[in-house]
Parts: sequence; structure tokens; C-alpha cells
Amino acid sequence: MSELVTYERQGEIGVITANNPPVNALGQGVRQGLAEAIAQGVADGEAKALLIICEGRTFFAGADIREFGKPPQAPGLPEVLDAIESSPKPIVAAIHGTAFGGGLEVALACHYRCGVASAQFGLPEVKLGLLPGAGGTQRLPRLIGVEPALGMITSGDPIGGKEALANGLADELVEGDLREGALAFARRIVAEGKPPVKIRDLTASIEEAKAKPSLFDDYRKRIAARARGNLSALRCIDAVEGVVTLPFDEGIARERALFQEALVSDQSAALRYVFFAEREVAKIPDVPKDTPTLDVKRGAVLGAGTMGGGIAMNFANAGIAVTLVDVNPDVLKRGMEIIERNYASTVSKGRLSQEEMDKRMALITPGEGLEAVAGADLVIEAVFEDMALKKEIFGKLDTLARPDAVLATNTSTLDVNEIAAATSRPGQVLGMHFFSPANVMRLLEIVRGAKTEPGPLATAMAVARRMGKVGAVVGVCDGFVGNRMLHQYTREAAFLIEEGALPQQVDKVITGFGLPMGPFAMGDLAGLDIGFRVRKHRKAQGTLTGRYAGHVADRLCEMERFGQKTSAGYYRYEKGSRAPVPDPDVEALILKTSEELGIARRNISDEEILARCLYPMINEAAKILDEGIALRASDVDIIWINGYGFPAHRGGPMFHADSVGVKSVYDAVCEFQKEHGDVWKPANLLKKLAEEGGTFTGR
Ligand code: 3H9
Repeated sequence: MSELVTYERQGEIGVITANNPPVNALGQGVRQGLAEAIAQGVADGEAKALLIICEGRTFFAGADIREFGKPPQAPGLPEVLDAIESSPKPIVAAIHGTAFGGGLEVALACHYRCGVASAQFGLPEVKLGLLPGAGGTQRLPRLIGVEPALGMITSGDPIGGKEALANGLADELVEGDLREGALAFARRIVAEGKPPVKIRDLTASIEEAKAKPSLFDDYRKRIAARARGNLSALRCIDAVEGVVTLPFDEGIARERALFQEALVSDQSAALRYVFFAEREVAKIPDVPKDTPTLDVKRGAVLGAGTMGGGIAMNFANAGIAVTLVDVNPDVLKRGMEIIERNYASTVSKGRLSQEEMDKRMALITPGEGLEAVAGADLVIEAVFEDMALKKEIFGKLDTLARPDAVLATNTSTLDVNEIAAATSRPGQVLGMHFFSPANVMRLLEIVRGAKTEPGPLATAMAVARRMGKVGAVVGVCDGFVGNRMLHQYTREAAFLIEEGALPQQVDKVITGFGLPMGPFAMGDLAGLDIGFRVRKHRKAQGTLTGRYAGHVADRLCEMERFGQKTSAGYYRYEKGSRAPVPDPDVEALILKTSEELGIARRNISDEEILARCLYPMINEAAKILDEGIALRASDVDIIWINGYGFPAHRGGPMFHADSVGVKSVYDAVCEFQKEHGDVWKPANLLKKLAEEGGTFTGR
């Protein structure tokens, strides 16, 4: 028998134990081992019931994703599950950790399920562009009801043990040792003479769903509205619908066909790539996994503005005590009030309990004056973007903070090395660049200065993980990775409207591609006044070079159209609404601007708009990779997916470049360079890959 799965008998129960670290993925060896162990258990005359349990940190966490895209190897999971379900002896699944995907499908093929309360039950295939492909779409609805199953399958989000017990997914929760508890449960089944319950035979929830004929179409409409072109949730609905319209075996066949269709889709390839890229981003080649980190028990945040408050909430959400520091008592008081209001709003939406809110508020202490940083292991500065001010603060932090504390700046534009040089411990200084709103956005760029040491870097990565963020290590440069690329994108968008497009056309192309909003709606949301101030400052300094991208934006700002906050920017906004409405006044202003600039407006195709917006970002990212500012192309993708809403089902900008073909991107960039000058100069890496027929992501 495979070493990954063992069979032994304990009294009258045959125990099948899988052990395939780290997450007991159901690779070929495990499937083979399971099939053999089931056969052995069924044949074992002394065994009256069988138990399936896993060693290590979790029950099977799903199919082995690394096998997808390779030739299938027998036995397939559906065959193994058939053997489980058709066993004449009751089979019990004993669940801990994450029974996900194919793992939950194993449990659903069993006749009974027990588990610990901390176990999580989920079908996350949709997040990989797939659908449950081993009976999950047919068995889960039959067991817990069609609507609750649709919710789990289309969201991919897991439920906990208590909820699983309440909705019938789990038959019993075990306290204490799982193996002992599960054995006792199995013995009881034998003693009570309970039969093997096959979920395929349950019909009550099918009848219930038949009484609601519009159920599936309603669900489709709801999902389509937020899918942004991602087809996987819709495929999931198609499969689940089979529960109501088809007999079990035909429903399974339909699920299988849809699964195969999804498996070979570009979207699933992209989402599976993103899954591994998200794990890769946590690995820093010269900072080994076992690098000692500081155990951060207390944080301090300097600056109680919107950003500082959001960062303090991140600490509290992670259960870490934090001092929110501001030298201005009024700002501090307001900052604390805003945090309280934010939490209260989450409570009122039912997404947080009052008790949890109280716990989190109790973790946040206001502190006046920099001295309040004294007890902190990690200090994050989030004050106004002014180098002189930041240097002054870091100079003081150097004397006030504990000698071993990590000192971070949340700057989005300033040189982290210069800030670090204001201290006597530049090795402990780094950037932690949160994205707004800081308590919501998952991305955290962790800026490694020239002298940042491995320990503080690993500490910042560990804190990011505790905060539920995706930490990506980046190097020091203007705008780091995300905003440096963003700048290219917004610049070209500005040129496009001078040359012939309108904001609504550009935005529609970008949202059609799958981003949540286009560059102009995004500008209105962020506020146009910020860029206006920066441009004025740069003009005064004489640091603006090349073709000027602020003609239209400046005029809007001169009219005090700063975006959503003034109900007018590139669009106008009805009172109380955030929906952008195209504005004829803006159109007239744009036409006038083109005329004044001597630009003959022309029809610009959607295709050109997409290329002009995405390719300069890809080209800039290639420069970023050339310079070693980002470690890997996949890190760039993770940054754009988590910080800017780049559609994950397109894999990120670099994966997208590979999908289009690096050579095609390069050729287009060269053409644009001829037309628009050296802002389009191709990066060395882009040129090299195009010439070699290579890819950014190693596909
Ligand atoms: C499926 O089941 C299809 C079926 O319906 C139909 C079949 C016919 N495969 O995340 P971590 C690796 S689709 C291969 O850092 P955590 C992961 O890459 C599948 N590898 O740990 C990492 O490797 P490395 C449905 C996997 O504790 C290591 O394990 N299931 C798989 O933060 C540790 O992972 C899912 O989608 C896998 N399935 O989180 C579940 N899973 O160390 C996907 C993990 O080299 N997995 N690895 O970087 C997860 O959600 C999380 O990994 C889990 C653990 C919650 C389990």
C-alpha cells in the first residue's frame, strides 16, 4: 500500500489514515492509497465501520493543484469517491483543519461526518477558476439545501464547525482528541445499527428548491453583476442547477463536463497561477524561512490621520496592542473617534460583534507625544509626506524607541534610505506602504532599504501576515512598484483624452477588461487636488519633464472640480451617489483643451485604449524587474491584483503580457515609441524576452 495512506483496525473500526504534508492534498499517491485502503477495509471481516482521518495540520485540503494541466493519473478522485459511497459498511470522515475542495468532497462521499469545532468546511474551487469536480455540486446541495450550497460554492468561502453542525454538513462535533472522539462516534453508529447514508439518495432539498423556480436565474443575475468577466461562479451555478433538473448520475456527468471545460480555460490557468504567486511572494531568497523575527506584542502608529487610524485598526484586528500617537490632541481625539465609528459601522452591518469591537477598541491606546512609542516593538510612521518632518521624527524615534524595535515609514513617495539615514540604526528601518483604506486593502508593500537587515524585514512580513495582508517586498525608488506603474497608466489615460477619447470611453474599456473602475473614475474617487498640488510643486521646482499630462486635470481643479468630494471632477455626481455621470461640460472642456494644444482629435479604438493603458505599465514593470526593485514578475502581479483591483482571472499585468505574447507587447511598445517618444522606450528585459521568445512568468 502507498506510504501516504495506512489501514489499521482498532477493535471493530477500520481506521484509514492519510499523511501527505503539508496539507494532505489528494495527489495520485493519496488517491491510490485511499482506494486500496477502502478495499482493504471493506474486505476486513472484523471491521464493522471505517474511519477516514488525516495526520498533520489538516484534513485533505483539496485536489493537488500542481497536477492540474498535466495528463490525468488513475485513479481519479470521482472513482475513489464512488468506492467510498458504495461501501456496504458505514464510513465516517473525521475532520480537522481545512476540509477544502476535493477534501470536502471526500467527506461528502462518506456516510457520516464528524469534526472539531475549529475545522473549516469549504469548496474554494471557484477561486481557482474551477468548480467542485468530484460530486461537490451534487452532494452538498442535497445535504444542506440548494441555497446554502450555492452560497458556499459560488463564494468559495468556508464555514466553521458550529455552522456545519447547524446546517447538517457535520453530524457531530468532537471535543478533545479527534481520533478518540471519532472512534467513539463510529462505534456508536455500529452499536445503533445505523446504515450507510448515501447523500445521492437524499431528496428533501431538491423538492424545496423546485418550489422556487427563479432561484437559479436570480442567483445568476446577482453573480454576473459582480463577476467582472470571471466566468467560474456562473459555471458553478450551471452545475448546481443539475441537482434540480437531472438525476444524480447525469448531474455528476454534467458537473464533470463543466469541470473539464473550466480546467482548460485561460481564467483557471490565471487563477491557479495567482494561488501559487501569492505563496511565492512571501519568500525572500536571501532571507531564509527560519530568520529570527521580533515577536511584535505592541505596535505604535505615528499620525492619527486617515492612514494612521487605518493602520492602528490593522494592529487591533490582528489582536496586537497599539498606541496611536499624535502631537496634536484634537487630531488624536478625532482619529480615535473615526476608528470607533468605522468599527460601529461594521457592527451595524452585522459583520462584527459588539464584543469583538470592544475588544479591538481596548487594544488601541491614544498617546500624545512621541514618547508614547517607548514600549513598542514596531513603530509605523504615517505623518504628512514631508522629508524634513520625517527625518526629524526618525531622529527622535532613534532615541525614544526600544533599541531592538523595528522602525517603519508608511511613505508612498519618499526615499526610505534617506529616512533611515536619520537614525543610528538604518538596519532596522524599512517602509511599510499601506494602501488606502488601510484597514481594508490587502496589499502591503514592504520597502527594503539599502541597509535593512533580514530580521526586521522578516518581522515586517510576519506582521503583514498576522494582519491578513499580502506583504510584497520591494526596493527603494520613486513610487515603489505599484504607484510607479500606476503613474504610467494614468499618464497615458490623460493623453488619450487629449487625443480623441472621452473619460467614459476609457473607463468603459478598463472596466470591461475587469478592473473595478477606470482611471478617471479612480481619479475622482482619490481626489484630483492631490495631483494638482504635486504638479504645481514640480513646476515650481522645474522637475517636470516630457509631454505634460495635466492639462485637463489642472483645468478641472481650477474650476474646483476635485472629484467625488466636490460632486464633480471628470464626471458629475448626484447628491449622495458615487455613480459617475458623464458631463457635457467636461466634454466641452476636453475638446477645447485639444484645440488649444493643437491636437486634431481622432477616433481612438478600444483596442488602442487598452494597449495604451496596460502596455506602459508592463514596460515599466520590466524596468522595475531589470533594476531588481521587484523580486519576481509574479510579485508585480500580486501587487496589482491586491492593491489596484487588477482582475485575478487575468493573472495580473505580467501574466497578461505573457498571454498576449511578450513579442506582441514589445512590438506595440516600439510602435508607440515612434509615435509618442521616449516615454515608451522599451525596457531591456521586455526587448530581451521578446527576442528570445521568453515569458515574464516562466510559463
Ligand atoms: C479541487 O479540490 C478540485 C476538486 O473539486 C475536483 C478534483 C477532481 N495542492 O497556503 P499555505 C501548498 S481544487 C497543492 O502556505 P496555509 C502551498 O502551495 C483544490 N499544493 O498554507 C504551499 O506550498 P509551499 C481546492 C497546495 O496554512 C503549502 O501547501 N482546494 C495545495 O496558509 C502550504 O500552503 C483549495 O483550493 C493544493 N490543494 O493554508 C485549497 N494547497 O510551502 C487551497 C496548499 O511550497 N489551499 N498547497 O509554498 C489553501 O487554501 C491553503 O493552502 C490552506 C492552508 C488553507 C489549505
